[in-house]
Parts: sequence; structure tokens; C-alpha cells
Amino acid sequence: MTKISVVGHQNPDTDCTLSAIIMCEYLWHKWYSATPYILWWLNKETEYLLEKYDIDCPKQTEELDTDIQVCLVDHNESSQSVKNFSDLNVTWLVDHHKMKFETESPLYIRVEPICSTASVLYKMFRESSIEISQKTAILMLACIMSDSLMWKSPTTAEEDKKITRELQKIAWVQTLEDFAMPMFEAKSDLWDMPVNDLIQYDYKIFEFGAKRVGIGSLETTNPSYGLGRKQEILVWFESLKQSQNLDMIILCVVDIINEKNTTIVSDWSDAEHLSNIFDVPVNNNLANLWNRVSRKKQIANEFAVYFK
Ligand SMILES: [Mn+2]
Repeated sequence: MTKISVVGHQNPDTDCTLSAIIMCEYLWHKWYSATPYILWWLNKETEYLLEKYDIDCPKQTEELDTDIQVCLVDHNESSQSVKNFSDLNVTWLVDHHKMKFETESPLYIRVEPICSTASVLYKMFRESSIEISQKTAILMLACIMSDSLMWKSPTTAEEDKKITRELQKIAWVQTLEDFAMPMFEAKSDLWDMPVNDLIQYDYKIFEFGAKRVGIGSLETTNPSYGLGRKQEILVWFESLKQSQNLDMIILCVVDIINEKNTTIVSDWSDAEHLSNIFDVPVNNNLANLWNRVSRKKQIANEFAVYFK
């Protein structure tokens, strides 16, 4: 049996962690011996799900064995991946993000503009007539709820809603609220989190042309956990800029109940960029970015246009 390592992005979230597990199940059906991995620690939402549904946590790693084939899920950019990315033999890729991936040899690629990697995996299971168990349906549903913020994010496609309804039946989930709200509340329980982890809780480094920008997105039912620690966050911004060689860094504190984005920005030059990009004022290192809840569709894409 060919071995394959399945891995999600740095700062693992629910979609990349559970999609790695689901993809392994898919690959077992294709006669691979697949092992899921995560990079760094889990967020509290994913931790809650693994515990509640009695799922084994994928192995934690920073590097992958270069002699074993690799499947990337939920990302394709080297800046968001494994340390030894350039040495890997990537043979599979399942994702729902913009593509910034170069390859030496052909591979299986499946990328769709829908709300979660698990939605793509749902379709792959169906197309290969692989039965979806109740447990797998729960994992898929959790990914969709997490990435779409219970359908509130504009990344939610009509197809995702159909898939959600199908999965609800298989998973025996009565209402989405009862299923997803405890996830969001678990994720928001951040009072004891060191401020550096708070910034990088759900954090990605983007390369827009020659600019490197760190964008954190703190999706929470309680924005005061982030906003109340602004001064500490600003100090950490400076050290992260140094250590990660960034041109700019922001933290979007996203109130997922009221769909409001309040973004923390570090110095005057970053504030000027932010103000230009979104046409909003910045006061006391804070900008009201209104209902922009999706980093992918409403934040990072605007940066890409601006820094082009
Ligand atoms: Mn995702």
C-alpha cells in the first residue's frame, strides 16, 4: 500500500483538521495508507469537537517525511504550510482557496469556490460512491458550520446549503443552531490565552506581490476578549513583524453573533494602508470594517488588489 501524509495549514482550524481526517478516509477507499497531520496546536473549537465526538487528534508535526507522498488539504501556499514544503512530494491537493501552487510533476487537484474543504470532500465521496457514516457526516457538517460561520459568511454557496441539509439528515442533527453555537462558544473561551496566541489563533501570512502581510481573524461570540487587550496586542505586533519578516500585520476581531469586524492595526503606516484599502478611518489603532466577516472574500482579496 502506498503511504501518504495528509496535512492542513499552519494554525490549524476545524476545516483543515477534520478535512485531513476525512481525506484519510477517502484515501483508504482508494487503497492508500493515509495518516492525518496538524501543524501546531488546535483551537478550542476543534478541541471541543474532537472531545465531544470522540475523535483521535491527528499527529502534530512541523515537518513531513520527504520519502512519503503528501496530500495538502485546505491550503496550497508554501507560506501557510509545512516547514520543509519545497522538499515534499505533493501528489494530492484538495482546497477551496486561491491558488498559489507550483509543481514539478502532475498531481490530483480538486479546488472549488465553495465554503469549506469538507464540502469539496463531500462531493468526492458522493462521486466515488463512498458511503458517508454518521460520524463522517458530523465532521463534514462541523467544517461547513465553522468555515461559513453558520452560513453567515459570503463564502457560503447555494451548494453548501444543499450539502448541509444532506449532512444534517445523515448526522441526525435537528437544528444548525444547537449544533454550531456550542462550537462557537468553545472557540470564544479565550480569557486565559496568552496574547501572542490570541493574535495567531486563526492567522495566515499572505504574500501579495513583494509584501508579506499577517492577517489574524479572531471569530468570537465575545469581542471584548480581543479588543480589551489591544495594548498588549500592539506590542506583540511589533515583535511578530520582526520575527516573521512582515510588512504589515492586522487582527480582525469578528463578532460572529452581530456580524461585525473591528480590526486592530499597528503603526501609522499600516493604518494608512488599511484606511486606503477599505476607505474607513482608523482611530486609536482601531478600524470599523463593518460586516466583513470573511478574511478570504472580504479582506485578503482587497489587500491583493491594493498591493498588486
Ligand atoms: Mn477551509
